Amino acid sequence: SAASQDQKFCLQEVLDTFKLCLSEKKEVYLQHYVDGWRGLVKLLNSLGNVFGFISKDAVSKIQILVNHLSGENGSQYVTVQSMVKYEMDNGLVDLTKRGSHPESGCRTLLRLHRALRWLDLFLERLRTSTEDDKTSVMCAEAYNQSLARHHPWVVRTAAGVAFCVLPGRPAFFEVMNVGPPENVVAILGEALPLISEVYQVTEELYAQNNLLDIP
Ligand code: 1PZ
Repeated sequence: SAASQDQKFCLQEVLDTFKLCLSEKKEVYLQHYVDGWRGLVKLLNSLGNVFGFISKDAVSKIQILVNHLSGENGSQYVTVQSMVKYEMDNGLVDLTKRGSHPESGCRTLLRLHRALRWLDLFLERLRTSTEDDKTSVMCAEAYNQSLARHHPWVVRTAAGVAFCVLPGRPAFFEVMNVGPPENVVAILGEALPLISEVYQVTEELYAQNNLLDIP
């Protein structure tokens, strides 16, 4: 049905949203960024209930950003650049310790931004993997190189358990929903530079504004 199709993950769709993310001036459109994450959450949900705790956190962060976008100051949130400027100029970010702005756009997006680095590393491993490679190992390696350092022990442990029950490489490729493995590899080859660029642009913006450690 149309409704179930709507819920179904398709790698091409995620690629398309990340294509729209960057403006000519290399600004990141928050709406497309959020849409990209919505697509990724669909993938996560199609992998099973064990990933529910991860999906729930991603959804709540997406929702916070959507609320900013559709709020009375929504026009300040069109790009990540304008969001940073607006929130910084108006003292809306808790920079050194948690305080009165636990749901700032800057803080919330930073969590997704760090996860985007994990995604980039994981998908690159997946793209260059061979039939005998294990998704659980690729996923754990990517995690240990990126997100893990930002997570407390409890979260790292729960994540480690979830990785162990990831579907194998063939099933994972199937879930991508774009045909045979060659197609998955080709689309990943196209998508990854886009995801990396969005990551790099955001990383530089956050570094310039000393926002990489928002608690
Ligand atoms: C394909 C397998 C999916 C593996 C996903 C790998 C990422 C593991 C992340 C584990 C997150 C656990 C839940 C909550 C964590 C939160 O504490 C942190 C920090 O937020 P805060 O507590 O400071 O408000 N949240 C995050 O780090 C954001 C995590 C988003 C993960 C999205 C993954 C999307 C996966 C896409 C599927 C291909």
